[in-house]
Amino acid sequence: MEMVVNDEFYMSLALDMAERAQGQTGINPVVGCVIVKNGALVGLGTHLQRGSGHAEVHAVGMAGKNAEGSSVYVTLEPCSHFGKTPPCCDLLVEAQVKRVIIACEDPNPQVAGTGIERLRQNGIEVKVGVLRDRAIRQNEKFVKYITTGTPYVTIKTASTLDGKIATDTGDSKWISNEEARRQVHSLRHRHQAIMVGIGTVQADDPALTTRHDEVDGLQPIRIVVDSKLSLSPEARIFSDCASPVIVLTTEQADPQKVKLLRDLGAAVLACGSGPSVDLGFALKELGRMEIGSILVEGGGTLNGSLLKERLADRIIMYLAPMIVGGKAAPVNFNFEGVHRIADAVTLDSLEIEQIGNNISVTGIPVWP
Ligand code: AOF
Ligand code: ZN
Repeated sequence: MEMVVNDEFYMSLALDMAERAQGQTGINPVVGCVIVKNGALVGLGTHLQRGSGHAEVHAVGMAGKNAEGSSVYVTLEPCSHFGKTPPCCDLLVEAQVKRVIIACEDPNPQVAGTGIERLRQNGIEVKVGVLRDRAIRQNEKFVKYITTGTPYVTIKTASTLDGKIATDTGDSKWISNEEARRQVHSLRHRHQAIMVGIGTVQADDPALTTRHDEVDGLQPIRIVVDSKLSLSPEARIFSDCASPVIVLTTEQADPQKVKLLRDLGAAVLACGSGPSVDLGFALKELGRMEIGSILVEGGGTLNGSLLKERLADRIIMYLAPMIVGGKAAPVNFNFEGVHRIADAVTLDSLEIEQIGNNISVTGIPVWP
């Protein structure tokens, strides 16, 4: 099908470029920029890494003299502040561009509309909202982190149709099909950290690394929630040096054990004085450490606690067409349930995908 050449045509290219940089910009958003002059592409740019040039800088650099009188498509409002780099607004004004087309406003309180205002004050024609929904969805992790200082939390589960993540003997290989498992590695690639409970480490001794067939993946920081600090120093995550390890425990943890794990290179954070990790506190601490997104890969106890404490921003459930039963078989969300259906946690903005004989159900949790 022929694509119509209009504002959406160029904005979707900018969004596609930004999409490819998911997972590599840290707490920064992904941003793409496309510059068009007299009906021809003259500049392309993507923000690749926090601390390096913004999308507009690369695109304007490529356009050179052609930036003058051009139309600039950018997926996020150009910044107006001095961060690690100077304001993109000033750059666009200096380059004497004619129009700036923006997908969505920058939720960063330091920008929040002031970029748009400054462009207009300088006589540049500004249009806001082209493919806005896609742009917001693309930067949902950034939106959460920049407005709250706490990381965006995605809970991913892989279960049978009856919600089991293993049988009553602990067998779990494999519930999801190969393609669904491949998608999980892409999910890891797109988050700054992976979080699991101690039960998962003890049961599976997982590597928690990103593995793709053909290309390298990004290796997220590995976080283990371990209230009693029973993590074995022999666990695989301590020996492979693939990426840093953070252990979340409580003030009650044995100081000698804390030292042992620190000597192995792990960061150990005491989160609260209670018998179990204060997850709300932990997320704030992780936010302070500039972790802006976390993929939680269970098990059921950690998932259940996060759900109960309203700390999840998105849930992704992979479901395989199996029923295993078993009272002792672990489930994907283990918490003291609600007593009335009216009190159930529901999923909003549902997205459903069929992956061979598996399905994935994705949504935003809503608490009554
Ligand atoms: C843009 N274009 O490509 C990006 C923007 O510390 P800095 O200098 O990288 O600034 C980070 C902030 O700038 C970030 O929080 C967001 O508000 C904006 N990101 N803006 O015009 C870009 N990456
Ligand atoms: Zn900028």
